[in-house]
Amino acid sequence: VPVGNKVSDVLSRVLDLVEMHEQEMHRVLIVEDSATAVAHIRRSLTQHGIDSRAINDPRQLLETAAEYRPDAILMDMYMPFCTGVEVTSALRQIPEYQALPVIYLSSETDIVQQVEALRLGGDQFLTKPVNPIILASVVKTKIERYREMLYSGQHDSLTGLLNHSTSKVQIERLLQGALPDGELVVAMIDIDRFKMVNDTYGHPVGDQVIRSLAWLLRGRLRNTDLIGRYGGEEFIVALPGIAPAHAQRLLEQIREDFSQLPHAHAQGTLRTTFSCGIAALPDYLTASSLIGAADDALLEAKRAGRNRIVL
Ligand code: GH3
Ligand code: MG
Ligand code: MG
Ligand code: MG
Ligand code: MG
Repeated sequence: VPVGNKVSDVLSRVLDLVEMHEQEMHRVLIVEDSATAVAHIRRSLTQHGIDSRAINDPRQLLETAAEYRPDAILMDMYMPFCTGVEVTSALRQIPEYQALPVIYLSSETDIVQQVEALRLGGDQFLTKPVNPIILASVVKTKIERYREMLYSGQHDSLTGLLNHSTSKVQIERLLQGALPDGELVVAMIDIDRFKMVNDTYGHPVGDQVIRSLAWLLRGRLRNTDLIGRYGGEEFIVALPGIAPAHAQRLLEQIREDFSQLPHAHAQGTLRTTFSCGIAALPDYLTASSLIGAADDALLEAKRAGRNRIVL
């Protein structure tokens, strides 16, 4: 009985955790009109390894946030032009910023005002002067929770791969960015006759097969490649900076190796295969047309007898 499946499970969980925690520094955007307060806050954050940027005019918030991509905002209450509460409630109208932690840091001691600030979108209210250790700890805790929430919203819990909607968004992003040599290959992979695996050996064995393929793809592709679980037993892969013929050879090797991989079940082991369709730039130029074309090629691979790749 192969133990590889169990080992690969543990490994892929470890990789998930590494990916989740090995991120860049915590980034805090300080919205505060007093230069003295800013200096004080930034010193406290820096001492605790937290990166920050400050703006004294709340009207600069959207532009700065788009560029700096903060993990949390430290918000003053009273500033020229508008209050922190007005800024926060406006921010909450933007889907991208609905869950971004907003921590008030203000000398406002009136409980009614504080409660109102929380009701209109704030996550926490700290009153000045705040103990630097408390400040850093609140900021870090809020950011960790926020990142975990973002992570689980973007990843599939069975495999740890990107989920369906995030895969599409990320492929769109790849197309907007600078692609090495202007190349991008998209592949759709679907396990063959998977219903039979479930029906014959049970759903948990099916799950294990899905995880093994995810693990194989992760091991074989580069860190810069995108791998998503697009559906139940369907995966999407996007390979930047690689020619279609080269991608096809790479996927052929993965197809061959997957077909040899033994999967444990109660009575012994089973083997299974996948089919794959490939589409590439410049034949298709948008994410949806690339995905659609790869899907068409996948259907062709199924019709032609499965366990094959169609370009
Ligand atoms: P084909 O070769 O044409 O792709 O045949 P197929 O049986 O793989 O295709 P079909 O789409 O009919 O069946 C897919 C099956 O995948 C049906 C569904 O029960 C199963 N499935 C979907 N998600 C999961 C999952 O998370 N775990 C398990 N074990 N099975 C799943
Ligand atoms: Mg102020
Ligand atoms: Mg299938
Ligand atoms: Mg399918
Ligand atoms: Mg399909």
